Amino acid sequence: MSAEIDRRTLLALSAALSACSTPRLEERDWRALAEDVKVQMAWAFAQYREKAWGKDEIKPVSGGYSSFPLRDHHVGLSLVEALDTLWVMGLDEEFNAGVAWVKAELDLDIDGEVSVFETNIRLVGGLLSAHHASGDAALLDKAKGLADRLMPAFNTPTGIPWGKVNLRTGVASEPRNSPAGAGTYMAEFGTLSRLTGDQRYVEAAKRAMIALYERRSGKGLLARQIDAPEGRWLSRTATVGSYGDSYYETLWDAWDLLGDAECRRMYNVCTAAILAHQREMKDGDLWFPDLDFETGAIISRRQDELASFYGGLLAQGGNAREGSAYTLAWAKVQDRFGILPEEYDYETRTPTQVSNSLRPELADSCFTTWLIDRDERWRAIAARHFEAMKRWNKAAFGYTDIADVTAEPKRQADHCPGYWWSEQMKYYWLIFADAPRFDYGRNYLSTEGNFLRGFRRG
Ligand code: DMJ
Repeated sequence: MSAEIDRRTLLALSAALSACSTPRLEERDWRALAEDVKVQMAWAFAQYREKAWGKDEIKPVSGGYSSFPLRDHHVGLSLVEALDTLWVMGLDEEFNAGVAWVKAELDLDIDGEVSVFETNIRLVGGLLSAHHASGDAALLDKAKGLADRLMPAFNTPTGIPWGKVNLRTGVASEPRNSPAGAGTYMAEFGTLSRLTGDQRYVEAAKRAMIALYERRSGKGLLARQIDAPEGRWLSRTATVGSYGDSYYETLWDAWDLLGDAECRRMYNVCTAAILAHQREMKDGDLWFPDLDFETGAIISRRQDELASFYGGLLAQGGNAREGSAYTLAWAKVQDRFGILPEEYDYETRTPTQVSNSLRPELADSCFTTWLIDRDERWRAIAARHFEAMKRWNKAAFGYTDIADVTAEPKRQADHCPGYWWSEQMKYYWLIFADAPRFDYGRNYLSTEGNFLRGFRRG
């Protein structure tokens, strides 16, 4: 980017931010909103207990359930993901019931393949955050036992893990992986190493991060698909959305949670490359198009909703102006559709995927940015996110994803993803409540919203 274009981008960014800096902020009773979040969480958990206890994910419209991350075997995914949210809200009876289930029922000696990434961020992370909440050693044991079952996936010539592993046999499969899939382990594995004294976990996680970083292009960008054992890119597309997203988050997290200065340096290098090559102003808003990772040419102006987490990450990493502008660009899309579509083309200003998988990312960015600057507009955007969810996603037996956000009225699907229990309900609660069990000054939440630091016990 030339100095002149850069100067113009900065001016446009400032204009975008000041245009949004004096929004109509409704006078809100945040405490009442927080209580409503807690009521919704308790209600949804009661539905899950009645209809799908110990199953992975409830179908909130029909009252059935489905399994994930295994194909035909349930591991109580939703309750594991819910644990620290229940605890931080003070829903202790529900939390204790969940912990009792994990201790009595959760057996991970299963002859089945799982995604190494999903199992780590959701289950290893969920068990570790429940351990952080309760101090219960049995939860740490479960987390360690599960991580041990994932470890064979890291046994590749490059250190970049396979995509899948069989929990019983340790046989790894799926050579195709991504920066996010291969590079989102430092928080959970670093915590495990710190708590157990066994450095193998953090070493495997970091080796993968470095192996990905070393394969960045001359422009400093990573592509979205890689052959793990060979270390050969299988795609040319650089993205901050799906497949890229939590790799960048984890570079920052390794510094934030573990004090790893090398990861912070890698974060800075990757972020500088993204900001230099990937920023685009359109109609006064900041976006990050997908690029060819070697030439920097724009491949697509379609943004997946998952990318809306990125504003919060930029703010955390010290790029407050760009972070705020990106979150505000997404907030405008939310204002247009009520609920963000799964994919949005900012050039044509149309959704290119009209579903929404009950996603937390915009609320995540609002919460993360609010923790830094305490600007009320983030609370206002999060409140609209919560209220739209209450209006459109609530079903007979819980909260469901949406098949079409553009339909009038919006059309519900029938699935409550596990992350719903771990992410947005927690972000809403913490941003609206003055939660006594949370340290607002010093905390850490993983990409899945799992607390690995910042709980106040007793
Ligand atoms: C979550 O599982 C995590 O936030 C992950 O990093 C990507 N997004 C999903 C929820 O949308």
